[in-house]
Amino acid sequence: MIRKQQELEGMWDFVKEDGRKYTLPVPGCWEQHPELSNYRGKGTYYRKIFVTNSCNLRLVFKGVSHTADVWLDDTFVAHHYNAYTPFSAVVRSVTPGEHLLKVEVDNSFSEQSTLHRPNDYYSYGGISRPVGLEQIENVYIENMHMTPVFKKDGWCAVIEARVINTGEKEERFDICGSLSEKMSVCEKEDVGCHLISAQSCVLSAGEEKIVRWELAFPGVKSWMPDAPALYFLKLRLMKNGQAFDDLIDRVGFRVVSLMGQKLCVNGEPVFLKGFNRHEDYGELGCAIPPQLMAQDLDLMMDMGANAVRTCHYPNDERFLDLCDERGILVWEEHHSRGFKDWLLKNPLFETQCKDCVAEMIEYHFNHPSIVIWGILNEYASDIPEARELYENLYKQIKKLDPTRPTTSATCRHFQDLCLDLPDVVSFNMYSGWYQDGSVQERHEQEMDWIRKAGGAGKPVIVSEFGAGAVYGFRDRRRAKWSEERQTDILREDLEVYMHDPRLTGIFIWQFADCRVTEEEWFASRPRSYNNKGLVDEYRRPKEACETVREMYSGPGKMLSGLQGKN
Ligand code: ADA
Repeated sequence: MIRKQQELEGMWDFVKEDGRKYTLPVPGCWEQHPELSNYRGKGTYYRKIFVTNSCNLRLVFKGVSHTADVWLDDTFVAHHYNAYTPFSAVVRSVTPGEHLLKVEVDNSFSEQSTLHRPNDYYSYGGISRPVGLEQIENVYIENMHMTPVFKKDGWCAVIEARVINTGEKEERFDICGSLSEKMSVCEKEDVGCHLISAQSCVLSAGEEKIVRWELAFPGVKSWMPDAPALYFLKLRLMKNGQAFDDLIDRVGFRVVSLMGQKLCVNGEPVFLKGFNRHEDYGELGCAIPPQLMAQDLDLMMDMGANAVRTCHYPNDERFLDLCDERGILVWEEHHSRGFKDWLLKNPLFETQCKDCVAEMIEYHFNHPSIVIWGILNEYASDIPEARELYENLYKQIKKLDPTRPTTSATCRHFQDLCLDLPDVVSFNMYSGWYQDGSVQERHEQEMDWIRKAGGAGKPVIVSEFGAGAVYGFRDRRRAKWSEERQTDILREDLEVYMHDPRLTGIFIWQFADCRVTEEEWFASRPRSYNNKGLVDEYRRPKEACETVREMYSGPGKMLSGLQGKN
């Protein structure tokens, strides 16, 4: 690495709005402190940083929940809304010595916050994802995207790098790089190392530019769910033969396509056997350490899953990294759950949705595991005035990334007016839990309606189905909320969905129990938790895990193939 960087994890000072002082871990949620376990409001985090030489600093926040205002000493450097997307800020000409980084965090609900609201999950408070400190020159690489393209003779890719001149004068430099299996820099074209030819650039003061290559990468391996080959893409900025900045990211060679009603990865149809997963873990809240992210994936894969839906917001990129490594297929969605049409009257709603979509795609573009972009879970798709918002968000996604299919999980059964807009039709269905009657019959009605309402010929996903069970509540009568009843309902649902060749995928609601806000939710949510998890908030398994394992693993235990449907 050429760019110097430091992780700012550890204990930070924290002052609550009323002046009380704490030291809290970063990353972390303040709810893990006993005195703050129900705190909703503002607080300020402080951390001293030390700089040895005069330089430009780039502060990188992977996620602050949910509104952040950042200062370095007395200079205001950034404002950001939304817990689930990253942001960064450049501070120029920082003098050597000690400096104070100050982050004012707010997790309160107000008209200014249209996406974080009282909901069927919890909006935690704090600097919940990692913070990084980087030293950059006046010119630096902000980001890069690789779009793999499969041609007759093998893999090619379009690489686009976003370079920025933060300085006050024109800068001339070269940009070059390599792609290889190893992290270390490779200097010459070799087996396993492909050079990215140098391009000369001129950037005027304050200018930002996209530098583009279209290159062939002969011999690279494809990224497949059962063999997820990953490569390091490394770009470098050079001046007078010296490298002065670089960026490294991991990429995979795969294309996602739709073939009739099938979703294909590199031309091979996949059937998604997935879980909906909230970022929530017992006392840790949404700040889940990588060890426990890996454990979540271990548990899901152990039950035979090959896919995960990041309901209902963009996830921590470390979780996506793990999905890339394991070949788990991801449906990622922007932040939005169950809002009603009255939000259309708040002009901030569309802006905040669009900001979230833009940041999600900008920073998660290179994850080969992401195969679907989702929008507006259970929004007002039955209201004519809402259709424009759906159109706008789908258009925005296609502009930013035309390579992945789009979808939206609807619950507006028989009334949805937007089924013709996405590439994939998805619906949430709680047969046996919120609705009684035969699962099969209800499913046939739904499929019939989808066909007539604009979804004919499109892949179809059951994006949510499930039932609540309070961990440890066992009952001979198999009453609702018992583990037995949850098992019965999931078995009935799975019997129908796993045997329907018209479906492209199914996602159980949900992997683990998650905390909900008491506001609006306590009456239908025992313990103030959404208890539809297969495991509880500490990942203790409920009885239904065995049933899901049996149904998802099936004969052959194919993680990615259609065979798992037998
Ligand atoms: C909805 C929603 C989920 C969750 C679920 C439930 O379909 O998308 O976030 O609230 O219902 O448990 O009722």
